[in-house]
Amino acid sequence: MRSILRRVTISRNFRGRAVFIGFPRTGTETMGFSADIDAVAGRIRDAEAVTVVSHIDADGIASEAILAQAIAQEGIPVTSVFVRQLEPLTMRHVPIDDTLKVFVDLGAGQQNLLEEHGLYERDAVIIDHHVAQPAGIAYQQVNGLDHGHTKLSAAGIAYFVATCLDDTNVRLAPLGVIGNVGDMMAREHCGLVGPARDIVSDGVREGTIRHVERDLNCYGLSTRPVHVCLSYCDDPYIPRISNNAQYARSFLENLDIPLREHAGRWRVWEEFSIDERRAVISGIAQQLIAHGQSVDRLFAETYYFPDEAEQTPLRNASEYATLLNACGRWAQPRIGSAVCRGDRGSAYRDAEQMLRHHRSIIRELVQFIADKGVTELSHLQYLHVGDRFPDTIVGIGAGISLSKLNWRKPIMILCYLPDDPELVKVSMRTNERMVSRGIDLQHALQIASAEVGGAGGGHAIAAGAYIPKVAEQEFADRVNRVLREQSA
Ligand SMILES: [Mn+2]
Repeated sequence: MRSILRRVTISRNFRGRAVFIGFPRTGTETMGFSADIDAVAGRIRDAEAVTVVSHIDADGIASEAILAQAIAQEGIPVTSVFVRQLEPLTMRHVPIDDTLKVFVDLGAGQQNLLEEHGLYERDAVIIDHHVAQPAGIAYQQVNGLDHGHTKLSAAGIAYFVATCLDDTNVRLAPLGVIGNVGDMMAREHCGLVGPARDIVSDGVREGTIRHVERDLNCYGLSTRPVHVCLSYCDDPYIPRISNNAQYARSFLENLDIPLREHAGRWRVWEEFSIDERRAVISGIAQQLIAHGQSVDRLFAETYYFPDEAEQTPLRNASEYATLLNACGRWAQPRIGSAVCRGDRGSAYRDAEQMLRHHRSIIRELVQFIADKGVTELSHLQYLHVGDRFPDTIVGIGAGISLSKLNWRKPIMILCYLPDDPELVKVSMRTNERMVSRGIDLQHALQIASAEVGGAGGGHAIAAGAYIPKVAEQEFADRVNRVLREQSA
């Protein structure tokens, strides 16, 4: 990636030559990743005004915040539009005007919609990391997948476009990392790899990121009491400690670690000393080994932001990403974006409030799935939750529920949409172990939903689809069939 940045910097000196603009994209054409970044940055630089069209999740919000700040800094007027996803209904939020539309974290899979919306090649560029469905018009785009970068989210690519526009945008490295972590790019390898790792290095060099290489692979390292943090850990599942805060607490007390600071507040993992951390990790490792389990997933890289206030969710990448997701799920992506741009006043207070609300509704959903129970097919487990929960959180609930169920069977949750009585939303989740054995939910949902006149997409490990309500009865069988074929 260093070489990409160097090439990008060099090509900035040849502003205006824009040799790659309008380059025809065909299946076999392999323009370099850096050339694609450069070309998109060139199009932005040449624009009179820009409309950023982004997705409402953490990656989308971080992407938008990166691009909007970088574009404004160039002196180019920029406005933003957030959409839940790009579909015929939401395209009407994309203005028909003279601005350059920069689609980010979406667009690659919906190029036909851009075309139907009347956008020509000169009107739009795409920055995305989802599987592309090319259309008649060859939109200028940069997509990590075209260059083998499967662990790089849209915010990562947006960051490279931003640093291509101006070197000083390395200050936005934390946002690039938050987007990647929010999109689970660090999960499989317990850390960011490839170009995403170069963003971490930029932040470390700038002093905006503190990178811990072998940290505890748990959520809540900056905000939760450590025993609570450990008890929530389910990847790896720690015998006796996972789901048992009481035991986790006595486990820590037996290690002679003070759990509260002098004023009585619970200490968080981030403030444990190196020796304390070492003692906890080796204690857990012994627990895992005693139960014949691997310690591989006990460790993960973490990314802390030393400039943020201690004991807040802004302090590390995964908690920050959850805060942004909460804003998006409750239809307030702009509040998340304001936080990304540095608002620590009213926008931050609103974001915290949404995070609390978000957690309580997800807890309710997970409890509901546990109470109702899933229907098991040979290669799939599923449940229809009707209209009880907002469709924007069922995927998260599915992911958490799967960790408590049979991990070999991907979970599928169906739900109704408040604004579309004809459609059913489908969310699926599996885990890395099943992906490594050939399970690909993106493919499964794309095939099965196309058969019933719906549409699906996403990633191998997490995917979603919209299907007509009339097809909901038989849909699980169709997905099960594709999963069976993938397992063969
Ligand atoms: Mn994304």
